[in-house]
Amino acid sequence: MKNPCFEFSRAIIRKPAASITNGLRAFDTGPPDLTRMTAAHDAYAATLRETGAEVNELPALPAYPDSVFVEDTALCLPQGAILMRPGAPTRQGEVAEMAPALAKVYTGVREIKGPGTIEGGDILVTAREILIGLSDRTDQAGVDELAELVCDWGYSVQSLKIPDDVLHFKTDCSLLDADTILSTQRLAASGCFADYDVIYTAPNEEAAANAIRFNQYVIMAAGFPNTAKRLRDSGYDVREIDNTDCAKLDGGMSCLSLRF
Ligand code: CIR
Repeated sequence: MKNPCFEFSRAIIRKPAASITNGLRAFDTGPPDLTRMTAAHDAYAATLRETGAEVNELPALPAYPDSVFVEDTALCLPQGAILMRPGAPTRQGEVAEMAPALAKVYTGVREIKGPGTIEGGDILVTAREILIGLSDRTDQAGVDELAELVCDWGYSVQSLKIPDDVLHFKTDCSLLDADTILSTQRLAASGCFADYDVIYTAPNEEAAANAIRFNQYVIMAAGFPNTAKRLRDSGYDVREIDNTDCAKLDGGMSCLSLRF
């Protein structure tokens, strides 16, 4: 039987738009390069497809500079999808743009109506629970509304405060398999993964934590050789993708897709 936390038959991604240069970022490290970002995005899509998954690539949305980061717009579970309510005001319109693609593949699409806010990047679904980070984008009211929406599907929801200066919960962690999490030391210090096996990112490689387990692959940002080695030594089939330009906008491997 499939484990729905990391065995997927579909993904939704969105082409980066030229307006990506106006994307949100905590620190300005220079403008992202659309050509290089598009090439990396194509490599990411090809890697998802290599696993046999069907990948729906939606057209670029120039009106929403951060719209390539589709993960923040919805939570996809086997029972149904839930449209998020992003905490970043410039990103709230992305949700309505994602809704039709989800309505085509899900019969049950639910919706966070507010007043709370919640972004997909703060949500880690494991085989046991849904862990949600309280961040500048996700608040307790958003978590409470999500918990109500997934209660009849049998999920237990836990929330925890993430470290300051970390954008999303999953900026600093990823699910590797049913029992194993890749995490930075600073996030795991909260004790949130006490009941899991944890592989830590290597020193000075915290930015490697935002990876995805997608079928047989762990897909991670290129340029973190010591963390890649830890994962390979633990038996994972690792694929590395250039994340130079998404990183300028605080984005990484999980942000670029909805997986279900
Ligand atoms: C933002 O600040 O919203 C985007 N520049 C990056 C979003 C990254 N998304 C994610 O981690 N799920």
